[in-house]
Amino acid sequence: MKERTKFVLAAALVMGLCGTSFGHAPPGELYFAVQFPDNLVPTMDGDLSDWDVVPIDPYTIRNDRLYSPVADIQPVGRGEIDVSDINIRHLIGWNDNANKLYYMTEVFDNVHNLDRENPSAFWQDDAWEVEVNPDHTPTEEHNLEGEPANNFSYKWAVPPVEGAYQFYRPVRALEWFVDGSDFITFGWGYDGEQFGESTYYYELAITPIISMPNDESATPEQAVIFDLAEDEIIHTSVTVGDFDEPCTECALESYQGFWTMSPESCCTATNDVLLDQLLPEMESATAVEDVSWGQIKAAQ
Ligand SMILES: [Ca+2]
Ligand SMILES: [Ca+2]
Ligand SMILES: [Ca+2]
Ligand SMILES: [Ca+2]
Ligand SMILES: [Zn+2]
Repeated sequence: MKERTKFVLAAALVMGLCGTSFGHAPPGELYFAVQFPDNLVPTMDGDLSDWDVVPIDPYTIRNDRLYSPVADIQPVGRGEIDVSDINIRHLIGWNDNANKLYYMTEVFDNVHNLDRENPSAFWQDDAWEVEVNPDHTPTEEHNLEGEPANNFSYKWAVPPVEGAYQFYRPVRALEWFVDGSDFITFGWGYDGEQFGESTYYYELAITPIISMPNDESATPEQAVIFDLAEDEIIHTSVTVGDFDEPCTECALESYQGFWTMSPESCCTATNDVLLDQLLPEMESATAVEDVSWGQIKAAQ
């Protein structure tokens, strides 16, 4: 425990430096991605019970951390969410051997709106958006004109409309960069009324990419993979867009709510997230299973 305390302090000092430059927001705040041992890696099936092993602190990101960055939508301060309108919980994790980042979000919403006529217009319906910039580049240097892409957006609106539910930016139509590929696995589910008061569950696993060509010619071989490692700090942010009523002439104000981890905006990864060491609790979850397996063997 002492080791861990010391480590968090060290990380805070690193953050102190990070926070003085632009494009790391909110400055001075560190978020934590839980390290999953191999035997506890979650399955991307929309059932979030495989995340129950994760300790609440310091990993859980709740309403009190979230921003409403667009005043035209809701001019409220950080954490000022009306939980009868929307109630959000995020967790982020990672696994070393799989070299994957994992995300889960639970969203209680008074109305799950999904009525877009254009199947691609995810921004007209309730949506979940995950931003990733693994090499921790300042926001001002994300996806610059003429440069390789270095901030990747994974956006989702479910259930699918005419098969459309997955949307990527800045490169949006690569056959090899889709759900079910080596790079992306997504799952979702819900309880309650599918298009009414409900709780939706989202799960995403991605292989983190540092950069790739920012056009339709990009090949999997050109994707430079980020090697996840303990104590690294990456940038990642998660956004929940809330519509409770249909819109035809949809504008920003048509959103009921727009809740982001980043104070900057929706579409770029700015939160400093530490790839945490393997917690003793998570390790012992492994050990317990080994012991009981041994006992089963012994009993045979
Ligand atoms: Ca799951
Ligand atoms: Ca709502
Ligand atoms: Ca809509
Ligand atoms: Ca809604
Ligand atoms: Zn940063």
